[in-house]
Amino acid sequence: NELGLVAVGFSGGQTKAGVDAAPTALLEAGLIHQLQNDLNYNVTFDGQVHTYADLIPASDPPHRNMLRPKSVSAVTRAVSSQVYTHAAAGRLVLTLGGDHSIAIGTISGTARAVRERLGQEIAVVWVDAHADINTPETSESGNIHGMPVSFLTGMTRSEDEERFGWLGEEHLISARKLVYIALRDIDRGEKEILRREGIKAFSMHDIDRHGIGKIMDMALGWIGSDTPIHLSFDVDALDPMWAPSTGTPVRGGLTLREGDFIAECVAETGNLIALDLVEVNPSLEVTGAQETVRAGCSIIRCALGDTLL
Ligand code: DIR
Ligand code: MN
Ligand code: MN
Ligand code: MN
Repeated sequence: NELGLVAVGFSGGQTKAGVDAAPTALLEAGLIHQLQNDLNYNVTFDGQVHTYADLIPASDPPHRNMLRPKSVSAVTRAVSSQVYTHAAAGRLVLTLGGDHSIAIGTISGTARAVRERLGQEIAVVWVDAHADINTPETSESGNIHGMPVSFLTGMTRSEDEERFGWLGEEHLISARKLVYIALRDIDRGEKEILRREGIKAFSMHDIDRHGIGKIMDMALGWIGSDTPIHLSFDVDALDPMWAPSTGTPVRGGLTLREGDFIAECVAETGNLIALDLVEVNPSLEVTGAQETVRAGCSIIRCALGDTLL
């Protein structure tokens, strides 16, 4: 079992400091030991929490309503190539964020690798309180961590190489192969996009109605059994009771067991090719930081095949 690990200490997709410290916190909690000794992975890791300091421009003014567009573009471009390298070598890729803007890099990297290796499109399971599908124009915050899906589906395009113009067709995913789980805080413009594009989305309301077991059957049934899956897990999908240390907590979320169950179900498909764990911010709600880190490690172990029995 070959696993490639990428540690992305980046917070520029939103405005709260501290989310860049998450990879170190997750690693200090013993994550690599758990992957190697408990789950038997052969881990390829360069041993660095990347900050991409050399890629951050001195001046990065707002553009098209986006905050720090050049920084996020340059960092996600680098992440894309790191993830691509692992995926092209046939490794399952685990990326530790960082804020969720980094998914522009991770998902574009696996999409390209799978296209080249298998001639196939990937599916994406996006577990989050938020849909992160704002365009620069619909965003109320200007934070790019609320926009990655609009870039990845080709809904937002750019000619400007330094502001996401590097994204090519090979990096993009199909909105038909995207499934959301645990949504509960969607902006007005995002609702319109989800409806217009007919995107498959399971909200907390749907989970309350049907139970998480049925929801996972429906979500994975929508994707089908022959498609490589990239799981992008925002820790704020969990209720703040289990994951308080995150930038935009929203009450009424998943229990830790429901989060683990989602990850286990994706693992059971045998089709997982990449996992992102993002938005852990150990400097927020410091009393709950270790609990949030533990929750993150638990999600990762479950997605990577740890079983209860
Ligand atoms: C909000 C919040 N929809 C935005 N998004 C967050 O800024 O676009 N995503 N927090 O995780
Ligand atoms: Mn998110
Ligand atoms: Mn979120
Ligand atoms: Mn909101």
